Amino acid sequence: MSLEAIYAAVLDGNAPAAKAQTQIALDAGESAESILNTACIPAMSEVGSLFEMGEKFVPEMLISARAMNASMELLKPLLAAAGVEQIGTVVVGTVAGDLHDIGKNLVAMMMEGAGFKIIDLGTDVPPAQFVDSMKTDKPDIIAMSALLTTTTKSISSTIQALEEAGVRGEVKIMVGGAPVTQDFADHVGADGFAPDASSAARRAKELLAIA
Ligand code: B12
Repeated sequence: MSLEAIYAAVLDGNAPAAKAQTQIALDAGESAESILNTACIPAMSEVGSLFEMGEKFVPEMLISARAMNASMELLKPLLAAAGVEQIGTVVVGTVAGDLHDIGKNLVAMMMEGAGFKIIDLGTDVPPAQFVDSMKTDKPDIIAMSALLTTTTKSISSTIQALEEAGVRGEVKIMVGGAPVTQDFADHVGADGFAPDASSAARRAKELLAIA
């Protein structure tokens, strides 16, 4: 079964195999969403658990992330293809000090698939860059990702910078990432939180009152 092979390839950090097995699964009629949700994401979660148990180390996490990205190269256009007309603009970015981008990329893809125009500022995005994007990109939503407990502080400082620039009221703010919770979102005054990429896309539509 190629789903199991994709899972194993991501877990082992074998990017060529992840890509080849993803193509085999797609050719066999598997949907991009099911490959993502039943092979890629569970494999990365397993990598996380093994890291937490001291059975995998940072370089291994990185090669697993690369393998997942190799699979995502094939899945991304298919996940995005579902969306037709653009229903709003979302600026996405991983906050200052944080280089994790897999979850942020998934959120961007699912939002793109839901019909949003996505402007991706990348990783380690300083508050000032989010503020600048308010002028240049005129987003309806700013979506910030943080994966480290320490960098959740950058979410607060970005919201503060938007307030100080007088533009906080012009945009909805969504926050997410493994250490981020609804309580945290409420505490920092964000408008929306979601625990995963598909609910993030749903929540974004709710925030803009799009059915
Ligand atoms: C892969 C990985 C890495 C890779 C990142 C590669 C990349 N290109 O992203 C590398 C090896 C570079 C890395 C580095 C580090 N990492 Co790391 N990493 C991970 C790992 C294993 C998986 C993260 C991941 O991609 N998960 C899969 C995605 C799909 O899940 P996700 O990111 O949570 O995203 C989902 C949701 O959270 C949500 N979401 C995400 N963003 C957003 C945004 C919005 C707006 C919304 C609504 C939703 C949303 O939707 C996503 C999709 O469903 C986690 C372990 C884990 N269990 O999470 C550790 C982990 C996050 N890393 C950790 C650490 C400590 C580090 C390092 C400090 C290690 C070191 N000593 O150097 C560095 C920090 C580098 C830096 N400055 O950022 C810790 C963080 C601990 C903490 N609580 O602070 C973790 C939890 C591991 C652990 N248990 O210790 N890491």
